[in-house]
Amino acid sequence: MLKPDAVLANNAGAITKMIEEAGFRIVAMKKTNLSSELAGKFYEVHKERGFYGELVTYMSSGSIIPMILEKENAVEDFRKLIGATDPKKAEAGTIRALFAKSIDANAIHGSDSDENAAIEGSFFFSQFERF
Ligand code: FUP
Repeated sequence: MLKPDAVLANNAGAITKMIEEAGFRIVAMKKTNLSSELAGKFYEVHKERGFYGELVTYMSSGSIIPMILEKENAVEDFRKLIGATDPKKAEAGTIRALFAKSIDANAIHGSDSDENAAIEGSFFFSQFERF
């Protein structure tokens, strides 16, 4: 998912190009917005964390671009491509090192397991089962 900072800065094309060049196939993609209720639901696992309120406010502050991506070893390879959560710690050349502004406005989200990828895919795309 491309986050509001990346979309607002017109970096969606550049980031998507990196994703494709890294061998990922875009199976589904759209531009949309999250209400704070939906953003809260998406990040429910972080409900008890101190940054949850700000995260929800941030994620509902502008447009996002969720995608379903396909590749062998996709979860691990994608997390390598996007880099560490905190862009200051992200390896040079990763998407977050290149495009993220801060630990919360960090340009992009990647699922952390195949199971969560399926859950998050269905969260955004009702036809997920068809892909
Ligand atoms: P990641 O899997 O790299 O997206 O990171 P996490 O699931 O740990 O965190 C999800 C989001 O919470 C991050 F993208 C940004 C936000 N976050 C903060 O704002 N502050 C923190 O200290 C950690 C995470």
